[in-house]
This record gives sequence, structure tokens and C-alpha cells, in this order.
Amino acid sequence: MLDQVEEVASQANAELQKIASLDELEGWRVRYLGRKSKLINILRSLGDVPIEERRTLGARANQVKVGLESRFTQKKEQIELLKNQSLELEKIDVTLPGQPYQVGRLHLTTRTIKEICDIFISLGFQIVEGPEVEWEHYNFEALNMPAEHPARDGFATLWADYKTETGARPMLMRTHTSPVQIRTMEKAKPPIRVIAPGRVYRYEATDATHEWMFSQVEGLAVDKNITMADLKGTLFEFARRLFGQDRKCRFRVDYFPFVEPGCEIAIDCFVCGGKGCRLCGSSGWIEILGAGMVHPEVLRGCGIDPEEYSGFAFGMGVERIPILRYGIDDIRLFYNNDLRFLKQF
Ligand code: FA5
Repeated sequence: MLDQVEEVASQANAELQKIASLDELEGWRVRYLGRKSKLINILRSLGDVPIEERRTLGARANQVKVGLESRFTQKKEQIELLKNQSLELEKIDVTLPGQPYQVGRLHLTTRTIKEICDIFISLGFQIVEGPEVEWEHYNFEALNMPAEHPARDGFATLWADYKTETGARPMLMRTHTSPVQIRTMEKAKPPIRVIAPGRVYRYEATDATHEWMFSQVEGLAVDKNITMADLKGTLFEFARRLFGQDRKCRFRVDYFPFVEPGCEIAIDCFVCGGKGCRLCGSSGWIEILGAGMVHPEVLRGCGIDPEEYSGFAFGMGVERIPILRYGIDDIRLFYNNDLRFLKQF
């Protein structure tokens, strides 16, 4: 019987080590210390054991029982402590402030385009769009710039890798939004008043005021009796609404093959006050748009009679507007994806 007591002791101790929950521990207590357990049965039947064995067996069985009872108490305390600790860790303080969400925002260019569009919508213009991968015909020929026309040099072109059967490469990344003028005039007949915002691409080296990819907003108005005075009035009004009364505007003659006469509008440089600096390329002026009266050949090419109708068109660089307004000294910051810059607007 003494062997049985020892076996119970070692089995009970081994099992106890693996126990991790109060339920398992209760099962263990019933198995080894319960009324029907082997150990308690041995203690209960001590009276039947011969006297010479009884003292040793009784003493050892009691010792094992007391030992198991105290290990039971210890294990119970240990499990309860661990349980409390993990509850403590899982505790949620509902009074703590929540995690702030990172709220996205519109890119500065997008916001500026929206602002420009709002001004022109209020002046009665409609918004239209055109493709960024464009046919050479719309980007150049239909705009009075046949192949070999020297004005094409001003539009350093990124050609799309597309070949026709004759080997010509008539597709390109549009170098300006002016092809949308042609697409609009082919579809709609006057009166036309549209603006076309979008991205354009030029194969040119970047500097503080030039990017290889930037945005433009094109404008076109075609109707009977449209004159240069309408062009000036519209663009002055636009400049006043966008930049305020203080900014000076300069109209100067410029040449674009698709307008006649052509002009360029510049705004005085806010950094140097017109003295000349890195931003304005020492000129004191920042050019924001090109404009002019739609060339009769362009109207005719779109099926609009230049004897009956006339129109004005303009194209502005979008990024140059926030550059002016916020004193941004490098256009390349727009597309570097540096959040420290973008989050300021
Ligand atoms: C044109 O692109 C003409 N299509 C504009 C036009 C439309 C004239 C209709 C007449 C009638 P230009 O190449 O000058 O013109 O560009 C227009 C504007 O885009 C410039 O005034 C300038 O603000 C901006 N721009 C030009 N090149 C860049 C560049 N590399 N990076 C950023 N902005 C530029």
C-alpha cells in the first residue's frame, strides 16, 4: 500500500505542473484529494491494515495528503494571480482620447484647378476634358503647327511608342491643353465657352519654375463679335479674383501659331517685388498664361466660318499660381511627394 501512496504522490505532482486553469485544478483536487480518491480511501481503511504497517503507512499517507493540499492552495493562488494580471493588461480605459485618424486632403494642384474652374464657371464657362496621350494632329497640325514648324521647338515632346504601317509616330504625351480646343470645336458649334483642365508633359530639364509634367487650364470662347477686349476683360477679371487687386498684370505680345494676335500675361514677382530673383529668373515677372484670338485657319479647320465667328483662347500653368500665392520657391516640391510640404496646404 505504501507503494500506492508513493505512486499517487508522484502522479499528482506531475499532473499538477501541467495545470493552467481553475477548472482543471478542481478536477485534480477531486481526483487526488476527493472523497473517492485512492489516497483518502487508503487513509479511511487504515484500521484494516496490520498494526506494524499502519504507523508508517498512516504517517506517509497523511504527509502526502497535507503536501498535496498545500500545493493545491499554492497553485490556486498562482492561477488567480496570473488571471488578475492578464485582466489588468486587457483593461481598456474608455476615458482615454481616441487615436487621431490621418485625414487625407486634396493635392495643392487639384485644389488650385478647382478654384480656377469655379471662377470661370461663374463667368459662364463649361468644363471639358481631353486625353493626355494625344494624336500629333490635335497637338500640332490642327493648331496650325505642321511638321517642321519652328514653333514645335518650344514644345519639347515626349513621343508615345506607337508606330503606324508607314512608320510615322503620330502619338505623343500632349504638350499643352490646346488640343482640347480642337476637339471641342469639332463637336460643338458656337457659342462656345469652355475651360479644359489637365496634365501636360514636356521633355525638358527641370528647374525652380519648370517641371517635365505639370498642369494647365485651357480656355476657349467662340461666338459672333468676340474681340481682344473680351479676352482682356475676362483674363483681368480672373487675375483680380484670384490674386486680389494689388497684384500687377502685364499683357505683352507673344507668338503662338494657333492665335492671331497672341499675347502673354505675367504677374509681378512677389519675392523680389519686381527687382529680379531666382524665382522670376531675374525678370521681375512671372508668366502665368499665354492667350490670343483664335487663328482663322484653326477655326476653318474645325468647320467654323471665321468670317462669321471669332474667338479667344488662353492656356495657363496651374502650379505657377500657388507658387505666386504662397511663396513656394521651387515647382519641383509639388511632385516630390514630401508630406511635410503637401500637408501645409
Ligand atoms: C502653351 O502651352 C499654349 N498652349 C498656351 C496658349 C493657349 C496660348 C491658348 C494661346 C492660346 P506655354 O508653352 O507658354 O503656352 O505654356 C503656358 C503656361 O504653362 C506658361 O505660361 C507657364 O505658366 C506654364 N508652363 C510652361 N512650361 C512649364 C513648365 N515646364 N513647368 C511648369 N509650368 C510651365
